[in-house]
Amino acid sequence: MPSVLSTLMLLSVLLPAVGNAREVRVEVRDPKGEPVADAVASLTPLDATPVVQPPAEPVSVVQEGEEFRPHVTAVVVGTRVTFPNRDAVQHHVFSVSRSKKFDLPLYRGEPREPVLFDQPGVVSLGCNIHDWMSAYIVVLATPHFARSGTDGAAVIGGIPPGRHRLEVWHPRARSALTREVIVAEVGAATQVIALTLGVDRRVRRAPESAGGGYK
Ligand SMILES: [Cu+2]
Repeated sequence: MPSVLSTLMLLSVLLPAVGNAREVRVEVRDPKGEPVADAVASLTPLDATPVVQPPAEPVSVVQEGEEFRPHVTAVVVGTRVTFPNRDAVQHHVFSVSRSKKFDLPLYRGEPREPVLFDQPGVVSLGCNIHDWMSAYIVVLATPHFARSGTDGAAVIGGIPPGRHRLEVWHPRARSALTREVIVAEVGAATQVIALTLGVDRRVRRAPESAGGGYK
């Protein structure tokens, strides 16, 4: 009968990634100390080439109430995104961003084909009909990322220990923040990184009277 020690040793051999994987909690605040939602934090290992595995099914960015939801989506390179229109009015979704240009002429319901995001970068979405509609797709070449919630926290799990480049992006940040961090192999399971991002909080919204116009 194996001893407890040899069983533990066997487990640590079988599950090295799980045993060593760490969690990093990035807490994003503005200069006034208020939490910043919709920031995308990513960690790219500096001593290994990250492997990304796009999801089998497309990710959705919907149009509802003449807004895109969600406003910010983070995906890995190779992800397909679909843009279902749940409004009664037609939308015309487009991007002129360098890393992905596309155009989905006026439609309602589900567009024919998902759009493949095959280059890293930030893709800015618009609608040709409703100029206040905007959204962003952040395409990443690392599987380690998270978007901050209303509490300003972006929690990234499953991170291999070692040196990483932390990048924090926000649609209205004056600049993206980049710094090198070392994810510790020992100590607390969760490493907390608090940082301040200069963010312009003015948000464009659909007019209250929306509902007229193009049908
Ligand atoms: Cu529209």
